[in-house]
Amino acid sequence: MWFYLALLAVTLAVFWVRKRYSYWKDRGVAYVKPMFPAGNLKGFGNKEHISTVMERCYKQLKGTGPFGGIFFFTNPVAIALDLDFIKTVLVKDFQYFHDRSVYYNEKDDPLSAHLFSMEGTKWRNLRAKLTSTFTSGKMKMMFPTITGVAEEFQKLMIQEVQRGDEIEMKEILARFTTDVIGSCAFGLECNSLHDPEAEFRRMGKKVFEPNTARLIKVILAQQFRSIARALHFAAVDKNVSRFFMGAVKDTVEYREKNKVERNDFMNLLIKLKNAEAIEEGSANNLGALTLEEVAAQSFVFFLAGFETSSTAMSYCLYELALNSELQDKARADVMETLKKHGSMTYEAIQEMNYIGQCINESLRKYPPASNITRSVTKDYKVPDTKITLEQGSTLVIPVYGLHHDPEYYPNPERYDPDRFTPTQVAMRNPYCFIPFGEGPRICIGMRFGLMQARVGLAYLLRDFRFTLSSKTPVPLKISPGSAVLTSEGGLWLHVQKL
Ligand code: HEM
Ligand SMILES: *[C@@H]1O[C@H](CO)[C@@H](O)[C@H](O)[C@H]1NC(C)=O
Ligand SMILES: *[C@@H]1O[C@H](CO)[C@@H](O)[C@H](O)[C@H]1NC(C)=O
Ligand SMILES: CC(=O)N[C@H]1CO[C@H](CO)[C@@H](O)[C@@H]1O
Repeated sequence: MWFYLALLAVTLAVFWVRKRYSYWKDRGVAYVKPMFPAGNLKGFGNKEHISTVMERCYKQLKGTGPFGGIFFFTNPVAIALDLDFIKTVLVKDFQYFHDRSVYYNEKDDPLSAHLFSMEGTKWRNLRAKLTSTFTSGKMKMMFPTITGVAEEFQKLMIQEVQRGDEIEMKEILARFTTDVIGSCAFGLECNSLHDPEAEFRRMGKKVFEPNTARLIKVILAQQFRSIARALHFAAVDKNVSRFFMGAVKDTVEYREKNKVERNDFMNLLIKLKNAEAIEEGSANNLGALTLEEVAAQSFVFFLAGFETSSTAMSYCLYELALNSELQDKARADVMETLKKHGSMTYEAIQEMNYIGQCINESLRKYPPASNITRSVTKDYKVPDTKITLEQGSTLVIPVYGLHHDPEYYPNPERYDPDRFTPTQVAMRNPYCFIPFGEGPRICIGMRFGLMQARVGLAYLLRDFRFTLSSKTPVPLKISPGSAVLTSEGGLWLHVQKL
């Protein structure tokens, strides 16, 4: 009896999986053949980074239509293939694609309910409120804080060079951006530059440690969100969660008790908590944020703010160490601008155009967020086709694949900052360069991220020369299990004081 029941269950399961895997075929969409159980995600996490897997799918399907079909486990996912369609999704028909299908669990894991994962009206209202913290006026106000951290960074580099000329730059850069974002987002001295074991650094590291088992769990939770919620699955590590909740609670209490006002993100969040209007005359229709919600937003600024920027900077240094002519040119840009302005002012940094080009070319070749996802929030008939994308399904944009497509970037593995001269940029479709996403849900911290990268690189190039060390692998190997596109074993460079 049990035997027949088991047999029946297995047979039903096999039919169900078959039916799932014929999803794209039934709809006449070109697709990549899946394998049970991982679908097209086979090999990801232990052998390959997700960007490699997505790039392969993109290459295989490109040319078959506006999008193609792939499978994450047993879930059908649409992969965008052409730039017009990408523009449609991110901008023109944004009202169908305003959410990401990121797993969050407000009840069991309050820190996971942040701007990046929030959905619908709640997201829209909060986004509108927070946008005012990232204007160029606010960036200018935070600028002295950033250069203050950069001065400490430069002192640390001098000490490190005296100790030995081979330096692991990725860790040092992560400590720099941790302190920058810590002081701008929390008004706290994280002090991770001078104390590598500082709590903020330890927690930040913990979140981004390559952890394949965890990544697979998170992606599974993403695909089966209601099951994961019913099982009380928490995406944020309990210790990390405890630390951040504590840090935010202390800061908020301190500031409220002592009536401290500062020009930082925390100040704004506290106002939202107390349901005060952020700007004069603007009604607050959001309702007050709870302390948990305040903590979640600071948490996402911290997470999104340090690892992406520090990896972008480390790739830039790596490429400049490989190409000494480009490095000389970048250094000349810093020196000439400094001569003109006298010191590292906001205006000087904004004027370092070649540094800006080098950063963008690094973001092209190594986009820290190698893919962008959107969930379909209501049935969407794809223009000029007979196909409807179903409500609740996921769409992925293969950023890494686009950035390495020889149709847009001839010889894509070559690092060439001149791809970002104003004339070259004007000749390209802007949707083939989307390291920050695009449209109403574009990265809110783009300006901040670009600015902190410029400041860090300007200080480094002014005082140091970088060359490859015997420990630097060429080409760099991507760490397969990490969420952000990052190099395995850090980034060792030979550093010389100028
Ligand atoms: C080089 C640095 C950075 C890169 C490459 C980057 C990349 C991205 C990307 C690709 C997205 C998704 C956009 C989309 O779906 O269209 C995003 C969203 C976001 N980023 Fe960044 N980011 C960077 C720096 C920062 C910084 C410094 C902060 C905060 C201070 C930040 C905060 C956020 C937030 C809160 C979101 C979610 C926005 C929303 O859903 O409304 N990012 N980022
Ligand atoms: C949390 O921290 C405690 C003590 O600091 C440690 O014993 C425990 O293993 C940590 N738990 C996790 C899941 O990292
Ligand atoms: C680099 O890319 C960003 C984002 O697309 C853009 O706003 C900026 O103008 C670019 N800078 C240069 C120098 O091309
Ligand atoms: C399948 C998927 O969405 N993969 C990754 C896309 O990028 C984000 C952010 O870098 C990762 O968290 C996802 O795992």
